[in-house]
Amino acid sequence: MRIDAIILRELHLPLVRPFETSFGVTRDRRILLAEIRSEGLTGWGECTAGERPFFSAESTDSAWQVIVNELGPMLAAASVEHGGQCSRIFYKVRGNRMAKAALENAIWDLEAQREGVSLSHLIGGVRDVIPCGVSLGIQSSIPELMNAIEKELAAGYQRIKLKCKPGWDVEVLEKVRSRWPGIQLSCDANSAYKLRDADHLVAFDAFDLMMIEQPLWHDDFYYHSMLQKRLQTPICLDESIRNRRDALASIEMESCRIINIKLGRVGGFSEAIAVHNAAQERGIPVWCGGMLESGIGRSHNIALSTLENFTLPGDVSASARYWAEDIIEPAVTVTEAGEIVIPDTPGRGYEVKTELVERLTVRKETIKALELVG
Ligand code: OSB
Ligand code: MG
Repeated sequence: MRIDAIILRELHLPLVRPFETSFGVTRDRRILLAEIRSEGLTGWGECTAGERPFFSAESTDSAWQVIVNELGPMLAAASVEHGGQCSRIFYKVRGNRMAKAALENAIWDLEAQREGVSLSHLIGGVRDVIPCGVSLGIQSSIPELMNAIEKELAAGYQRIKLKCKPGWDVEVLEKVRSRWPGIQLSCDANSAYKLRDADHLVAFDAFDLMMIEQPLWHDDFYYHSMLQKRLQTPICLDESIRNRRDALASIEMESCRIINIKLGRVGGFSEAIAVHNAAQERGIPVWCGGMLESGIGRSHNIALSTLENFTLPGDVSASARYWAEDIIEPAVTVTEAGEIVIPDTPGRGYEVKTELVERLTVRKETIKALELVG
């Protein structure tokens, strides 16, 4: 495909409510969108880097620089037909996976449109609907959390994930589990604990959790494998899994029994599919994580979640949980059964509200294709 232009934008989008994790509070998102124009079609990608480099080393600003200075010009100069070729085009740039994913995923979107198929179909998805869960941030009180859970369960969500940290864990889990003995419940520590907290973490086994997500260091497999030996509750790795090799290492070392796949964290669809396949071949279930995405990143997550081994509910939930007005049309909604129905129109299946995007844009740069010879 001929790349006519790559347009990078930063949008400011306030969350409908603050989201608190063990590493901080997010109120307003600075969202980077990559729009790639090719032969009359437009593909969209979203960079899932956070505002600050706290979840991973990348941030909105670092990704902007890397896309404008390195990845954008590389892609514009390359001849690319498939999203799967992007990792080769970007091979000289180390890391910066969220920046890479923004561009690669836009190429997959373009490819699906060009082939006249849904993105889900293009990647080999097998589901018409996907099961959905919610991730609930740390709240200012337990009663507030109870109200939030009540609301999400009433909306149909199939699994509740609670963000936790020392001081917001055992008591919270105990209260939630005793009020809702039968729900699918999990927690996510975002690396808030150390191996010396193992005795404390063993106490989580009393709450019949589906999993405890990333309890230890963001880049660790070894200590997680030592911890997993002591826990009945399955460990799920998020931050630690950057690629297929990490998935293989963590499975081999028994550092986890479940893997969270995030498109940005692994660098885009190709690597996400590779992680999915590696896990599937070894009997490890996966689910799709979220990074407080706008509708564009969300629509990519929805497509990814249709792969066969995404058997557990993901952190893929309705637009209205995040935004007063999403930048896609229709907004993402969840049925009473806690499912998202997969669109079957070409590409991502949700239109971009281009006027709204333009209005919310605070920074914009066009990376033009280099002159082609002949
Ligand atoms: O660890 O899964 C995480 C949000 C920001 C950074 C990291 C995480 C999260 C979430 C929210 O849990 C998932 C979502 O609803 O988008
Ligand atoms: Mg997580």
